[in-house]
Amino acid sequence: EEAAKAAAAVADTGAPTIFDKIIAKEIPSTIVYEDEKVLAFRDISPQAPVHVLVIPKLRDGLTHLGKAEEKHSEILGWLLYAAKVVAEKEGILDGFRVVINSGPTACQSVYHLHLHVLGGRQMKWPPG
Ligand code: DGP
Repeated sequence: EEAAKAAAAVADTGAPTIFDKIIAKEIPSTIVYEDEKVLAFRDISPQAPVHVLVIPKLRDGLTHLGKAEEKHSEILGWLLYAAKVVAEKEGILDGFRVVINSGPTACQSVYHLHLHVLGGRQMKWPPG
């Protein structure tokens, strides 16, 4: 428990993350969808045949979903709609999963809010 608290304190500092460099195109990624508010790109460590991350271009304090405030409602809705657009583009509208890991106990590793869009295989429930 102490280790988890320490990890949380380190993780959620609001420091820049690797996703800032991906947004700035300073490091390469395979972009699947982009508009003025969000970027969607393939996960570097795919957990399914389709594994795309959808992120807001402006983090605006959303290091994780637990930081969401009412003012974030519009971008949160935009992200969820973008996840559907990605699923459609990837041909997995028949079945896909959208996941948000929020905080160290949920195994979040990058502290810039992101939706995982997973599909292309039979998904199982419950998740790990
Ligand atoms: P999470 O554990 O929910 O914080 O997911 C972070 C995801 O980000 C993880 O699945 C791997 C992915 N990721 C981390 N670094 C990079 C990167 O440099 N490029 C890409 N494409 N994905 C990354």
